[in-house]
Amino acid sequence: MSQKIKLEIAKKISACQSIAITSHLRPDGDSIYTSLALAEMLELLGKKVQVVNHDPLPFPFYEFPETARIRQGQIDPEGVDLVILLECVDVARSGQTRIDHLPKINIDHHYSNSPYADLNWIDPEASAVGEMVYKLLKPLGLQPTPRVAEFLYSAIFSDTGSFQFSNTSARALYTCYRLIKAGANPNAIAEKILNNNTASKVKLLGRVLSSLSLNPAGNLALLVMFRKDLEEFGLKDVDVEDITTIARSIKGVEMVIFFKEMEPGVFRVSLRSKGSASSALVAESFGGGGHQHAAGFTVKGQFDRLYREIPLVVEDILNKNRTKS
Ligand SMILES: [Mn+2]
Repeated sequence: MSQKIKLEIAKKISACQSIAITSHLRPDGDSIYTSLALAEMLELLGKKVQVVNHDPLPFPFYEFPETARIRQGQIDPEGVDLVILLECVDVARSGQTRIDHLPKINIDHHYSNSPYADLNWIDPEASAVGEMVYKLLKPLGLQPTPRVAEFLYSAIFSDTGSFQFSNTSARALYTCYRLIKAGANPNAIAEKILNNNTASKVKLLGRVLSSLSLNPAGNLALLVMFRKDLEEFGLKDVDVEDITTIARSIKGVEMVIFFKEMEPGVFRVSLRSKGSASSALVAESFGGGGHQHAAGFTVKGQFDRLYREIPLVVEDILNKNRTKS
C-alpha cells in the first residue's frame, strides 16, 4: 500500500512543472525543514518550486539563511499545476485560500480524517513528515544530496524532540543513519537548533520558571507567562516551549500545564506530558487537540479562576483515564 502511493506520488510529481509546497499554520521544525528538503528534491528534477507558509516561522528557524526562501502568505496559483501539503489535516489547516481548484498531494504522519487531496499518503507510524519524504527519494530516482540530508535530519531531529519523544523509533533512527551517511552533520544540526538562544530569552525562561507550582498530588506542574513578561524583556512571540521540558523533568510530574496570555482574558494553554498521561485527551475536552505528549487549547476568562479550575478538571480526566486502563 505504502509502496504504491509513493510510486503514484512520484509519477504525479514527474508529470508536473510548477509545484507549490505548503504546510500547516504555526509551522514547526518538521514542516519547515521537510518543505525545504522537498523543494530541493523537486528542483533537482528541474521543477519550478515555490515554498509558501501562511504563518511566520518561529524562533530560531527564521534566523537561518536556508529558510529565507519560504515566503509568508498565499500561494500564487498562476501557472501552478500541483500543490503538496505537508502535515495538513485539511486545506484549512494550511491557511491557503487560493488553491481549491488545483491538484493536490497530501502527505502527513498524523491520523487524517479527510483524504481531501487527489493523492493522500498518511503514515501515523512515521516519526516525522521528514521521514516520509525521505522515502520519496528512491521513487523519484534521486540520491540524497548533503543539503537534502541535512534538512531531512533536521526535520526528524526536531519532531522527535532531539530523539527523546515516544516517536523516536528504530525507523526514525535508521533514516537518520542513512541521512548522516549522505552528509548530515548531527552535531552541527543539534548546535544550530538547540544552542541559538538569546540572553533575553533565557532570562524570560527564568521568569516563567519562577511561576512554577505543583498541585498537591505533585503530578501536575503549572507555569504562567503574561504579556508583560514578554514586553519586559523586549520579546514578541518567542518560542518558550522548552520551558515545559524543564518542568516536565520533575520527578512525579505527569503533565505540564503552561498558561500563555495571548491578550487580556485569553490564554493559550500548552500541555506536555509523559508516560500514559494523554495531553491530547485533555486538550480535546477543552476544544483543542494534539498528540499524546504535546497538545494545546485556548480558553477565555479571568486568570485566577482558570488557574484554579483547569488543574482540577485535568486531574479528574487523568484519574478517570487511569481507572479505565
Ligand atoms: Mn511533524
